[in-house]
This record gives sequence, structure tokens and C-alpha cells, in this order.
Amino acid sequence: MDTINGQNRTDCIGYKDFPAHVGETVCIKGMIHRIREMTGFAFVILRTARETVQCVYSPDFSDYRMDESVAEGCAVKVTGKVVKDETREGRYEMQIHGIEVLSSPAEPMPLVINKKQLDNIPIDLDLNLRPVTLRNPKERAVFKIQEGIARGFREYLFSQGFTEIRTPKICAQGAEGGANIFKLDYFGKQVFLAQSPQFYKQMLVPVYERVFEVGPVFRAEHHDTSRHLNEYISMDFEMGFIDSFYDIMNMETGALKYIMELLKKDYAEELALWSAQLPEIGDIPVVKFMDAKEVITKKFKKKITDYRDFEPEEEQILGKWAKKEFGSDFLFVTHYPSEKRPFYAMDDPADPAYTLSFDLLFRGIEITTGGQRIHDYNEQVAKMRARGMDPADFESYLMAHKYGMPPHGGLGLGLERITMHLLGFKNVRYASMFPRDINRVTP
Ligand code: AMO
Repeated sequence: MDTINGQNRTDCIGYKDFPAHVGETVCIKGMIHRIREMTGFAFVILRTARETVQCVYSPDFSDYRMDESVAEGCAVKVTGKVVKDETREGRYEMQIHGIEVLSSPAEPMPLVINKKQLDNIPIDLDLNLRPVTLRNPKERAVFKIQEGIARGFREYLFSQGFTEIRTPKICAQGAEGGANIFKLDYFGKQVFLAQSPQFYKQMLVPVYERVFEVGPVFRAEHHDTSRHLNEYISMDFEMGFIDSFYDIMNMETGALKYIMELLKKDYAEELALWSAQLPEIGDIPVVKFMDAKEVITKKFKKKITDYRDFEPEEEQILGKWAKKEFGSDFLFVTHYPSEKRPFYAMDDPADPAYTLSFDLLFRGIEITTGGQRIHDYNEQVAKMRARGMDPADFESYLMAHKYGMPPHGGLGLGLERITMHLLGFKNVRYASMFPRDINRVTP
């Protein structure tokens, strides 16, 4: 390998290049995933960035003789001839002429990673061994699919004139209220880890009109639940000059349609490993919060104990209802009670007890919160005061309102939550590469 103008050049090719090199001698690099000894020959399965590649060793192919230094877990460069795989239509393999071992593992694998899927191991063991368990192609596929979701979100918003932003994660104030905020000692001063990029994305609306961010946010969740992480990836956008919060719901619908198309096109193999069913997205049904509560009591005969928010079981009921009634995996619920929404949410002028806000449920779990925000300075200050907040603590945020901002709104979509429900996981931790929960900060 030599370096020209800062670019690495290697004579090796990838599996995708195999069809163009049939009959030629080439090389490929990868990790030895599996060795299957047969009588008189052996399969050496290489794990490359995205594929597993079948290489066949036989003394008939060349003078090269494979020995014990070639073992599972080795990083290798394999040289050989590309041929069509006679047993599998449309697949190619390599007849080995030589293997150069680039590095060898110090110890054997702590568990079997080279089967179709990991054995049924406890979640804690899986997560403790993530640097290894992720090498299993089915496990690896989760985060390739997740890449596709974030990529789709990004690509769609670029196509709609959004600007990508990166905002601070060390903040002077919490944006979402509540007790689930991490406090941090900052050279003797108390600061906080960002619960969301809410303030910054709003501040940037008068600058760029439409902004988005895909980045980590932090929530000090005190309970161990199957749907909460202490650090998760939030996909946020904020847009100016909206006519109503329905503009935001439309933008999200467009983004979700684009994401599903992209997954279908570019991530089919990974989805197949999980037998994942992509949702069809047409017009997503919309129901008002109080009407949804009525559906739960009247149609499902469940007694409501809290009229300010949904219990997880109620969301599941609504998920089933949306599927049965509208054939939709998604449901927008709008007009949440003001009491349960943050201070920046705009109240509905028609009934200020409710907000111009929404959640999106996907297969019965909340994946998005969004809505219209207060843009008027005096209105925002008044709402803060009514909640016992001191506007002086939010001076830099309120600068945006003070010096003028357009009607605007936006949303936050939890990347792990959508991944979890797309792949049918029971626990959100499976959808986080290196999850952080109340008991876990490693790996
Ligand atoms: P909210 O707090 O509802 O809204 O969060 C938005 C979305 O983020 C996901 N989410 C979580 N995912 C994993 N673990 C958690 N602990 C967790 N908490 C939330 C959910 C949720 O729907 N600023 C607003 C958004 C906005 O209005 O723009 C906000 O953060 O998918």
C-alpha cells in the first residue's frame, strides 16, 4: 500500500467488485469469521465491512498450504482467483492462492459470534461484550439500519432547505424541565448536560429559518425501563414561517416516507436478517388528545386515571386502534394538555388548557414530540413567570424572542425508539450501540 496525495491506495478489492473480476487473481482484506474444514478442502469465511465473503482453500488451487496460524479472529489479506459460486445463484467466491495474516487475536472469542444469530444470551452479557457481539452480522445490521434512518432524515431535510447545526451539550439551563437532568461541576459552577437542543434550534430559526441536528442528548432517568436511555440520539428539526403545527407534522411524514424508501433501497439485506417489516406510510391519521382518551375509555373500556398524559398501556391501545381503524402503524396525537408540556409550547388560543403540539406514536409507542413554539417575547416571559421561572435565567435564549422571530415549531425524534420498533425489540438498549442506563457506563 502506498500513499499518494494523502489517499491510501491498496491493490485489494471489495466483494462488490467481484463480478467485474471473475477469472482474475485479486486480493481482499477482512477478518476471519469462520473456518469450515471439509475433506480435502476448507471454507474460509471473511467478514468484511458489510458482507461475508466465501473463500475456498484447496491444495489443488496453488502451492500455498494453509496452517494453524490462519485462525478465526485473524485479520488477513487473502489472494486468489474470483469465480462464480456454483451452488448459490448470483454469488461469487474466491479460490485461495495465499493468505497473509496481518494480526492474530490473543484469545479465542468469549462466545460464538459466527452463527446466523447469537445464541439466546442475557441482555447484560450481550451489552458487556458489545465490541465482540457486534461482529455477528445480524447484530451489526441493527446499526447499519440505524445509519439508514439518520441518513434518510438528514438527506430529506437537506432537500427541504434545512441547515445542519451542532449545538452545545454543556448548558447553563435545562430546556425540558423535570428532574431528569444531569448536573455537572464546571470549574466550581453548576451546569447541565443538554436534555435537548431545544433552545439552540429555536435561536437559530431567525438565522437559517430551517435547522436540524442529529446528536446525543442526556436524560437522568431514575428508573430502569425498557424504553428509556440516559443518553440517546435525538433527531431534531425546527422550522420558521409555519402556518400551523400541521406543517411540522407534514414535514415529518415526508421524512419518514423518505427514510422507509431509503431503507428499502439500500438496506434490504440488513432488514432481511431481522425479517423487519417496513411500515407503509400514507396519510398518517390524526387524533386530538382528549378524543384519544375517549377512544380508550369508550372502545377499550379502560378507566382513565390521568387526563394529563398517556400511560404506556394507553399508547399501546392507541397503536392497536390506529392499525385496526386506519391500517396505519403511525398515529399523530395532537393538543396535549398545557400542564404537561414545556414552557416554550404555544397554547391553543381556542382553548389555552391545551397546546398546539403533538406526539407521533409508532406501533404504540411515542417516538416523537413536537409542536408550535411561542415566538412573542412578552408571551414567553409571561408563561415563564406563570410557571415560577425567572426569565433572567434564560436571558440568552430570550434574546431570540426579544429581537424578533417568525412563527415556528419543530420536533424531536428518538433514533433508538424508532429503530427499536422497526426491528421489534422489547428493550430500547438493543437499539443503542453502547447504551447508557442507570447501571451501565461501559463499554
Ligand atoms: P421529548 O422530551 O418528548 O421532547 O423527547 C423527544 C423524543 O425523544 C425520545 N426520548 C427518549 N428516547 C430514549 N430514552 C429516553 N430517555 C428518551 N426521552 C425521550 C422519544 C421522544 O419522543 N424538545 C422536545 C422535542 C421538540 O418539541 O422539538 C423534546 O425533547 O422518542
